[in-house]
This record gives sequence, structure tokens and C-alpha cells, in this order.
Amino acid sequence: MEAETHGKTGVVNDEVINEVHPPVGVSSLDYKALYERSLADSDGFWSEQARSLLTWFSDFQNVQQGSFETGDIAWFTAGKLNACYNAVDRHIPARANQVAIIHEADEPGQSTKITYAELLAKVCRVANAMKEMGVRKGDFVTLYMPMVPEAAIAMLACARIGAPHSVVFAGFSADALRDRILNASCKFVMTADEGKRGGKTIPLKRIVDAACSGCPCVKTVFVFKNTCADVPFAATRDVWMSELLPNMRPYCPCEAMDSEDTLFILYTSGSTGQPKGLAHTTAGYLLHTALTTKHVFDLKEGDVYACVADVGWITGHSYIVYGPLINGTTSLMFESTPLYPDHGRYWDLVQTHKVNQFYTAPTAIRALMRFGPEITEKYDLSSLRVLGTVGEPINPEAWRWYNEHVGKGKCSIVDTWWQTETGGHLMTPLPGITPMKPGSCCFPFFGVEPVVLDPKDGHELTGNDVEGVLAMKRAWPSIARTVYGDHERYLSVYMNPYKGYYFTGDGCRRDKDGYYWITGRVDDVLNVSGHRIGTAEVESALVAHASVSEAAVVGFPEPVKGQGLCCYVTLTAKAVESGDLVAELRMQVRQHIGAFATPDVIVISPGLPKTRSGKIMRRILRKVAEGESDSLGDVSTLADPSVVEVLIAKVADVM
Ligand code: 6R9
Repeated sequence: MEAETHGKTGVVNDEVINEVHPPVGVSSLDYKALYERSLADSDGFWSEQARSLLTWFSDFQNVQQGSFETGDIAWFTAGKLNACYNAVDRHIPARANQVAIIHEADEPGQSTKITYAELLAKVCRVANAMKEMGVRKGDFVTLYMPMVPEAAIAMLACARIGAPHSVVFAGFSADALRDRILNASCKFVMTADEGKRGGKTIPLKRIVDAACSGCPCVKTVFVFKNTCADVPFAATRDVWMSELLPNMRPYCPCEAMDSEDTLFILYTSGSTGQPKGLAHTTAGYLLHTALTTKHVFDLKEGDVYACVADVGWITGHSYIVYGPLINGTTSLMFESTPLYPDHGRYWDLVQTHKVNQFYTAPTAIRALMRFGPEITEKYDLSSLRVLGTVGEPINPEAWRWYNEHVGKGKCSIVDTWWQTETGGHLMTPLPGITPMKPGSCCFPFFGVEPVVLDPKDGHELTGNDVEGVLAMKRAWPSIARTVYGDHERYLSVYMNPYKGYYFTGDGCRRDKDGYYWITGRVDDVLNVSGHRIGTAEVESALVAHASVSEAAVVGFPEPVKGQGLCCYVTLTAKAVESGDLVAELRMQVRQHIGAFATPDVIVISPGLPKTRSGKIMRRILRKVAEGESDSLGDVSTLADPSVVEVLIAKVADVM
């Protein structure tokens, strides 16, 4: 398979921060010995972890089976357990009065707290309400929720009754929501009247109505009151949770789920076609998220842990809801943005709730860096011990800012590399153990065996100081088991490119000291502000416009977002180029996908660079968008080389 590294590169620095924060030795784990054991005696390692971290209704038989070649991976077969039981019930009575969830609302100063006992009662009422309305074990439920505790409560309620959830990030448009509801033939959707974010209102119920108008499969829409705004209500389909819940019993038994029963599906973008619903199963996912949360964030009794992602993404699933709650910690849910009402919001949050672990994305740090570090001085950040980053490579400059101004040089920075498909962290430093290098995700987690492959022939590049594509040589418990409804696609995207390996889609370098550096995607997936966007999805949104004949979308380096979207479009014969048309095309993408995928640059061009066989030369489009038109390479194989000059001039005009 052809793979060229073209993502944004974080590889600029080899310096080791030798001083491990907090000082080496503070953690009792011997990483090297435990890592070696996790590979040499994998069954022994994972079965011990599974029995000590999870509560089982009945024990499992085989620890692991299946292979990448056959795509039939299964962990802890024949075991019975329940995700919600592990996240909530088993902490009662010991943690009944401990806060499970802190909700920091969009408006500062409006936080609420829910104890584990309260969480159990709330989850049970929602679970009973769902059952009352006909939700049964095995039914898929789409959640389109704001960042309020009810989002986590709804997920846990689904898990409790064995109904896999399919959370759709509330920034997706009605069209995107409709596609996802249809893909899993969901009969049930759960939402709220409205959401709030950064002072803006998101009309969730109206978006759900628009989506459902094309979904005959939907029988019931559960609606939570959040802002209490007046919203349309379809009496034959919609139900108000506020009317159902008071009548529900605050206890509901947990379904005994098989280890390999689907816990949830979550859609993510790939290089081709529509987003894939990655399916995660119960036991392996819970174990891996529990174990990583515990060690990567160095959880201690009484900690307040804050991951400021949205539950609509895998980070929210694994590291706001399941991982922290299984560990019985206090998990904070943040409804707002880092800039609302001002750029001190994160630090206000840390000070107010005495946050010990703070987990965000490099794009947020870069956005805050622009304002200078002064505001971090105004807040007491002394509670912080571990600072995490996820979603994209962190540039060493942002890493240093985070370390110096937020961590005051005393915190561990954990640059966690993982994916929707991996369920949990695969490569990351461990606090108090790993000497950090700014910009490197350092080393594999326990039981994870990464390899760097030569993209040309797929052979393993052994030793240090090598660069290629990143793959995994053995399965880990939380690997996604399939693409919902399309197992062939699962095999062809992840398992077939390099036989015997799981292919990540990322480029990677292992430096002279064995540290891993992610160099970005090697496929046609872009990473804009830590959000995965498939170029094919944006292209299909653009060509759906009557004036567009062809579209090709590429990324270019953008200082805050990491990558920006550059869209080259050619028009149909009748269409007229205008500023209005460009605005319409932007709107078109927002409507098909969501505001987070809004194109940064739209270049209307007379043609696209193609080979004589008609293949679009994306390499050239990328170079032009990156402003590197002096290193285009050979363009002589193009059907019409003159088009390149026009594109260069056009891009220079709009950038
Ligand atoms: C968790 C999440 C996955 C892609 C992944 C990679 C990029 C994530 C990273 C990182 C460098 C890190 N990525 N974490 N790149 N360093 N620490 O983000 O999942 O939305 O599926 O994206 O994000 O390119 O392949 P997802």
C-alpha cells in the first residue's frame, strides 16, 4: 500500500526532560519489568488485571483468542459482567457519599455535584424509563446530548440494560445525525431540548427532529429538559423525561452481559466513504480504560480528575465516563469552552474544584498560548499533578508552555496516543516513571506491542532511529471488534494493509532512545483541532452542491487548529464563481457534517491536477496548500501540467 507521511509533524526535538515530574521513584511500579511481563506472560498479566480491576458476575474462560488475520479477536470469553455495575453499583456503600460527577456548567459558578449513591438512583430511573418505553437488551440507542450529567447517566443506563449506545457528538449536523441513526437502525434516540456552549444555544431537539424526519426506524425520542426552552414536541413519538422519571423506581437490576457483548458503537472518519461505527465490547474495553486511567493519570484516593473533552468523542467515553468511574474517582464534566467567558476558564475550573489531573488537547493549549501566560498566574493551580494531552501531536512549544505555565515545572505531562479504534491509550509516558521528551508519546502501555513498518513493503523496521508507519503486533483488550454492519471494511482498513498487524493509519518515528514520535496521518484523514475529518466526507458534501462538478480536499498546517481544510472545487458549466457561492459551499459542508468541519479555504479552480489515467494528484494539491509550490516534484505525468500554475496563483490569492 502506498503511504506517504504528510500530516503535521511534531518531530523536532530529541531533548529528554531528565527530571521526571513528580520525581522518579514516586510511583511503585517498575515499568520495564511489568511491561516485559505483560508481553511474555500476556494471559497471566491480563487475567490478574481483569480479576483485580473488574467485578464479574461469573468468571471468564479464555483470556484472549482470535487474530488480526482472521479478525475474530475476543477477550475474557464466557465471562459475565455489567459496565454500569462496575462504574457505579460496586462503589456502594463504600463511596455512596463521594462525588462521582462534578458538572461545570457553561456559565461559571454554576457547578453541580452528584454522589455515587445519587448517580445510581438517577441511572436506574433512566434505565427503567427506557425499559418502560420498550428498549430491550440488544437495541441500539442514539444519544445526541449536551455536556450535562444526563449524557453520562444515559450512557450508563444503556449499559445497565444491555442496550448499546451510539453517542453522536452534538456538534454534528442533522444530516450527519440522520446517517448515523439509519446506519444502526436505531429505534430510540435520546436528546435534550437545547444545549449550551460558550454562551451559545444549540437547538438539539430541532436538529433531532430534522434528522428523524428521514428515519422511519425511530419509534421514540426521549427528551431531557435542559434550558427548558419551548421546543416542538411530537406527541406520538416524543416523551419528556421530566414526566417519566418521577414515576420510575430508583433501582433497576443490571443485565448480565457477556464479555464480548457490544457496549457501544461510535462513528469515526476514515479515508474513504462514510464514517464507520466502531464497535467496542464490554470486558476488554472496561479493563483497558480502567487500567490506563489508573496508571496514566496516577489516580489517588480523593483525587478530582478533569477531562475537558466532549462525551461525543472516544476521549469522553473512555476518560470522562468509563475509566474514571470504574476507578471510583471524581470525574468532572465541562460544558463550556476554554475561551468562555475568557481565556482563564480552564484555570478557574482547576482552582475552583482543586483539580489533580487535567486532560485536554494540544489545540486548546495553542489557542490559549496566543493570549500569553499571564492569566495562569492569577489562579491557584497547585492542586495539579498530571497534565494530559490527546488528539494530535503536541508541538514542543505548546508542551513547554503547558509544563511551565500550567504545571509550574512540577507536573507530569502525559502525551497519550490512541484512537477511537483502540478504545484506550496505547502509547504514553507514565507519571513519575517515564523521563519525558516534549512532543513524544514515549513508550507503549502494558501489553501493547507497537512496530514501525516500512510503508513500501511492510517489513518491520527493527532497532532505533527508524521511521515508517505505526502498526500493532498483538491485540490489546480494548481493540474495536468490528465496524458495525461491515466487518469486511474492518478487515480491509485495519487488518489487510499489513498482514498480521493492526494498521493505525499514523506515521511514526522511533528515535535513537526508543521513544515514539507520531508524525500524523498517512491516509486521507485530517486532524482539525483534534477532530478527525475524512477528506472524502467533505468532498461528498461539496459535490452534493448543484454548482460543483468535482472537489478535492487536503489539509494544510494551521497554527492553532493543527490542520486547516483547503478545498479545491471545479464548477459545472452553468455555475458562476462568486463570493456568495463560496459562502454557500461553506454552509453546505456545515449542513452535511457540522460546524467543526467548516472549510478554511475554498479554491475555485478551472481544473484539478490529474494523471493521464484520471487520478487526482493529491500530493500536488497538498504542496500547493502548504505553500510549498517550489517543491512540487515531477508534474510532467499530469494530463495538463498548466493547471498547477493556476492553482498556485489562486491559493496565493485566498490564503
Ligand atoms: C483519541 C483520539 C485518532 C488520531 C490518531 C492520531 C491522532 C491522537 C495523539 C495523536 C499524536 C497523540 N492522535 N492522539 N497524534 N499524538 N497523543 O484522538 O481518537 O479521534 O479517533 O483520533 O488522532 O493521528 O490516529 P480519534
